Amino acid sequence: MSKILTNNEINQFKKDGAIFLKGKFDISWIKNLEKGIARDIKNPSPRFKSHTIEKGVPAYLEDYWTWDLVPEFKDFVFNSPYAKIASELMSAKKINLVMDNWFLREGGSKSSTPFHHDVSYFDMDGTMCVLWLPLQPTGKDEGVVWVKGSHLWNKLFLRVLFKDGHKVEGNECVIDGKKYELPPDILGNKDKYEFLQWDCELGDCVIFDMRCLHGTLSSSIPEKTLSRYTLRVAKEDAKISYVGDWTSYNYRKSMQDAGYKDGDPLGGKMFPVLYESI
Ligand SMILES: O=C(O)CCC(=O)C(=O)O
Repeated sequence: MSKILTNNEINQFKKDGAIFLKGKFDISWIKNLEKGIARDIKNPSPRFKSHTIEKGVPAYLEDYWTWDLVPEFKDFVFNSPYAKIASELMSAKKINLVMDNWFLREGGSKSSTPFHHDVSYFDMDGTMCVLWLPLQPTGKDEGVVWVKGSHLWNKLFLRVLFKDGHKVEGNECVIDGKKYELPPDILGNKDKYEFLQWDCELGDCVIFDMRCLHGTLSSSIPEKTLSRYTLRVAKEDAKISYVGDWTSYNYRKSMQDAGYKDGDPLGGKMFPVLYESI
């Protein structure tokens, strides 16, 4: 299969931790994912939630781990070019699914995304990346921004709840020799960081390293409702690694019930192979 990305793009991803890719997804994928969100909202998973505390105001909504429930998501996960693109970015021979979700910020919603990195939310260790695919044209002040190079800080930060108030979960600790720290106050020290942010047309996306910090920087509130599909995948070095209690809510139990043990490679029903080089 021929390469989708240039060496420059791959090197830039490795250096910056996030890369903008122009027009890599056909508009039919985008329209299908939009349909998938509409379907999911009508019949959400038990994990569906609003991050907006106040009732009766425009909300910030999310559902996750729904690829197996929504046919449009399943089709994208298995048949879109993402797994191949991810294999090129991570120099991977094999790509496994980690987890999908979608976010929808209703026009006028004041709720925002806390700065966080995705690696702390998962009971997995290894090389992973995330697709952030806007389903409407999204200006660079309307989405999230990435802290350039933060994937190389060699730090792990505690998980932050997306619910208004952005509470940090758990306390600083060391687990299996890994130190989990309080996330830095990015918004209070904007001048100390370099941010990556892009205007996205339909079909454009950002792919970022699982360790790269990202969140809402601008206080501007979207006028129109904006949604994005996000998809996390792993390289062949990834293993199950049950870490702090803060990751346990919801999906730890499903993984344990399905028989996944500490140190297991990804695979099986919950983390299927999406791409393998031949
Ligand atoms: O797009 C959003 O609203 C949040 C995305 C995000 O933070 C993530 O996928 O980790």
